[in-house]
Amino acid sequence: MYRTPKVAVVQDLSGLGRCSLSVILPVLSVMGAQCCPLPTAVLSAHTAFPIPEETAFQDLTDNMEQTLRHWTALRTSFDAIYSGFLGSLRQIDVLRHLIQQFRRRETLVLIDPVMGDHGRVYRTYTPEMCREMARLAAEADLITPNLTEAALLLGEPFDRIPTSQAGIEAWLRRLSLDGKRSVVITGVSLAPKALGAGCLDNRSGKIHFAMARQEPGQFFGTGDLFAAVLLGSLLRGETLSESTANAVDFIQKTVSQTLAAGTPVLEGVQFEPLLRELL
Ligand code: PXL
Repeated sequence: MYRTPKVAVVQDLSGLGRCSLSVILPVLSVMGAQCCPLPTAVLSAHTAFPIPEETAFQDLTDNMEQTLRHWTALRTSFDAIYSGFLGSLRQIDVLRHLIQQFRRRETLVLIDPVMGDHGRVYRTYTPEMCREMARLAAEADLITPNLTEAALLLGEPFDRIPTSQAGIEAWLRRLSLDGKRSVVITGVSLAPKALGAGCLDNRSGKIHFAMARQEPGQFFGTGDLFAAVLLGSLLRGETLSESTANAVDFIQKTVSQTLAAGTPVLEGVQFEPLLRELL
């Protein structure tokens, strides 16, 4: 009988705008993995919504520390640990302890170093948080930065973001820390009207690109959706390049259908009608 892999997911829960736990939980479930949420914060809406001064933002750092104590006392275990949007500096420390406590030889540690997009840092991320995120990401087996986050991790200015295949390959190699971790860079475009991701598998040392038709529009939460599909595929036993291709295809389809439906960009992509494709 198939035993479903168990994943500790360290992410926020945002009421409006499909992102983080709201998309990761359903995706991992349909892909046959058990999602164990460790919520970092509860928000009324993700941080790009207007009227930011009215955002309800409940920081859950104390709750995370207590959860870690409880999970440790319960001697539970995880096949994967997956983190994304973090709400404070202290949370990066909690995540570090979670990894130390629960990592076994076969545990997959995926850190999505969520910090910004499109050449801008998210407004809740301080420079110190970005530095600590980079330090923690060095512990990961796999990271999934977009190009903005790749620049932040490498300490490169945004105007040095590469546009050529050779340039992206060089960044993938640098980000792999001499083959210590695998890397998927998202939001890569190497030809007009094509968008996708480049990946470096540290086991084979090989680099692959997965591309799909570029859709006109940029949506929030697609990074979370991407990482969730990627992780679901990996936990099913697919290779990093197959999993990257699955995630690129799924995002392209959801964006295309969302554009056809004409729903607000801030609400994210309509992935619900396409979930069955991941079954
Ligand atoms: O999708 C990244 C993300 C996750 N969680 C929150 C966010 C964002 C990006 O804006 O604001 C709360």
